[in-house]
Amino acid sequence: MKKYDYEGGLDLMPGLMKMTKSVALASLLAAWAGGASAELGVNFPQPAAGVAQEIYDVHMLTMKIATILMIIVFAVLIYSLYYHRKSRGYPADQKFHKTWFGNWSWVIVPGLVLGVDLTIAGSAQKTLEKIWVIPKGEKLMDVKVVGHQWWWEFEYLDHGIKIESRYVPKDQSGDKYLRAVDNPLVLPTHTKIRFLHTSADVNHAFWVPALGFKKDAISGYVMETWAELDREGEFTGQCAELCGTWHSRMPLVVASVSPEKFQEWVRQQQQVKLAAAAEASSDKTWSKDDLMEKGQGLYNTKCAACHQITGQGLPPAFPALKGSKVATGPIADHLNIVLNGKQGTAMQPWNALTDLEIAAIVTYERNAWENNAGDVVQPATVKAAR
Ligand code: HEC
Ligand SMILES: [Cu+2]
Repeated sequence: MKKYDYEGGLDLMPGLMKMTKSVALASLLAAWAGGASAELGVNFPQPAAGVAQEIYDVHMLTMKIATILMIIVFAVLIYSLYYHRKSRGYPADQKFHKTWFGNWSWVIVPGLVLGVDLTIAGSAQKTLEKIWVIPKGEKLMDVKVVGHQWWWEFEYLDHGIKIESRYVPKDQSGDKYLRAVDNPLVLPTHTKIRFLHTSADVNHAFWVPALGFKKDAISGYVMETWAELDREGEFTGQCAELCGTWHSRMPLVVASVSPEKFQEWVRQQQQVKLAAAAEASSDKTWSKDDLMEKGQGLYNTKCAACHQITGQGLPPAFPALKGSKVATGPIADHLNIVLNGKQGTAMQPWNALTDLEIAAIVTYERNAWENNAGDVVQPATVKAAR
């Protein structure tokens, strides 16, 4: 039973009506999916800075265009497959290429597609420029971001404070494992901030999606980015350059607060710094218990990534300090490797720590984990060894 004869005309109208209906339905579905995706967290995180918003907008524009194109292409495809199927005896069109549209479609359709591409590329280019061009003619707040194996250092150049940010171990971080840090990067909203990126060792990359950019941290180079946060909140990110064993343990957390709260935080940090400096420079002789307690805290944050909390290290890459000849031998050799590091290995010089901090860590290493060297290292000894 043939519905069409070979030369017969096409009656497109009923099909087109149905197609219009399905396109409308699909658009509704797509709109619903767009709304739901934000709630389900399958879309990009909500931007927190102007440029990030623009990136988000380019992304949404692209997705919308892609969705519409997909709906049109699929509608035509499904319509054709269904109504022009062989069992209905639909005759293949033998004259399409002889019509005006048949001749020109090969130019018009790619032309349209190119137009769509250029529309997207145009918006993307404008946004890119905004990201990389640091605003001129005004003073931005400077924050130096230094990547380390495997932690971040943030130096607030305008405020004379420096903080260290490390991941929180599994037993303390709950469901925020590899997301939480001990000290977040605190930043004020509605302030143009310039980030200066560099590294103390291998390549790392600063990446907090809500800020909109990702920038490599390369030792020996300083690279600039900038952002202006427009809302308060906590935004997470992570190191985005494979930087060794614990690349995964370099999360980033930006705590965005109002400028007033930021000033308050800066005052607090400056006080902490003054108190620590006063403590470190006093000629006080410390008791073993005090040094052990301080040393344990410092060791666990600064040294345990490699030498482990248990002091057993991860041989052969990271030697055990438990029972190590250095940690139980002469104090001078122990101080030497901690102050000067060991060139060509992951053991960096720790001479930026204060005499008191080094005295505490070394005392701890010499007496923890059954090392029982029994001796105590005072800040004055460290000072003399520098
Ligand atoms: C990034 C990894 C890393 C961190 C963090 C680290 N070390 Fe080391 N450490 C090493 C490596 C690697 C060696 C072995 C160097 C060598 O080949 O001699 C080493 C060696 C040592 C040794 C000599 C051990 C021995 O028996 O030879 C001491 C002592 C030491 N580190 C103390 C510390 C202290 C104190 C800290 C924290 C302030 C620290 N390390 C942080 C990687 C690290
Ligand atoms: Cu890294």
